[in-house]
Amino acid sequence: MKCTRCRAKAEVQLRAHNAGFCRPCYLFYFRRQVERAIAGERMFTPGERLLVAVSGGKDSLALWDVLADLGYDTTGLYLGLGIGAYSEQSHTKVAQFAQRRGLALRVVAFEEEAAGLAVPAVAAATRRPPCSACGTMKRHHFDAAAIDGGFDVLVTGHNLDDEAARLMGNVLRWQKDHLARQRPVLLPTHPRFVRKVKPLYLVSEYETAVYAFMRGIDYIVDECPNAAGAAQLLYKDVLNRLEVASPGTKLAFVKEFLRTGQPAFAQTEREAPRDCEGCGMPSYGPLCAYCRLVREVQSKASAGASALA
Ligand code: Q46
Ligand code: ZN
Repeated sequence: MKCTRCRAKAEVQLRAHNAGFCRPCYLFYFRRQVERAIAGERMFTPGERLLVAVSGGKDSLALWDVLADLGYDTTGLYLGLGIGAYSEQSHTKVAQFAQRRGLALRVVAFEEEAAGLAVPAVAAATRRPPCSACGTMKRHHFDAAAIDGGFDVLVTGHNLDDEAARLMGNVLRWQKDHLARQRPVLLPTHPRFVRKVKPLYLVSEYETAVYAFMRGIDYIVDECPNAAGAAQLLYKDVLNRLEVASPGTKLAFVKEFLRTGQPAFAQTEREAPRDCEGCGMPSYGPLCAYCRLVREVQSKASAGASALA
């Protein structure tokens, strides 16, 4: 196969786009895809300060790499979840990337916030699935770090596969309020929220993996050990099978949802949040989900301590 842009020998074939690229043209294509998403959805402008959530995986590091190359003012945010070797290795990958590229990195380690707040400990104390506890904590710290650091935008590396799997999950249960908020740009609904954007929302996992490989980005290949068995992985598998049979399915699923389906759900969006009485962050009740979780952990810990006394 020949490169769609320059007719040299193609190194990558993208069946969903009916295109193939040699290495230089692929890197050009990938950056263009990201630039188009940013411009097309008016995600941010060159003068704004971006906080890029980085997990150490290929998507977030590839995204950070592109944004830095495009000249945006970026700072990385790494959340230390406290999930054993996975967290240690992912932190190392992020720190090495930031150092090599000379980029600023902020680190928030959950277990250093207060005792017992590593994800496995919170999950055990509250008897919640680890991903439920983790999701609540991550959302809080993303929002808090963005506002406390004076950033304009929080940028995440969700790719097309993530968005398609999430959409499938939301549709299978007709989760109207989730569908109402599934967009590549979320505008703040509270003074302590910043804009949230996903510049990779139309770029597949395969495409970011190829980009990361070609750029020599050293990322963590292992998934979080809690990801195994998650419904998201099942949805991704189903979507991949559909994609093999009919290339372009994922792209059409997400794009058409955003064009035709999403506006109908957006009208059902819930009311604006108020201030959490615990931390001051936005909340839909007196206490935000994070503060409720932390209080539950603390009350379990003090009950345990008094039982031992
Ligand atoms: S990090 Fe956290 Fe994920 Fe691990 S515990 Fe689950 S939610 S799987 S993206
Ligand atoms: Zn709170």
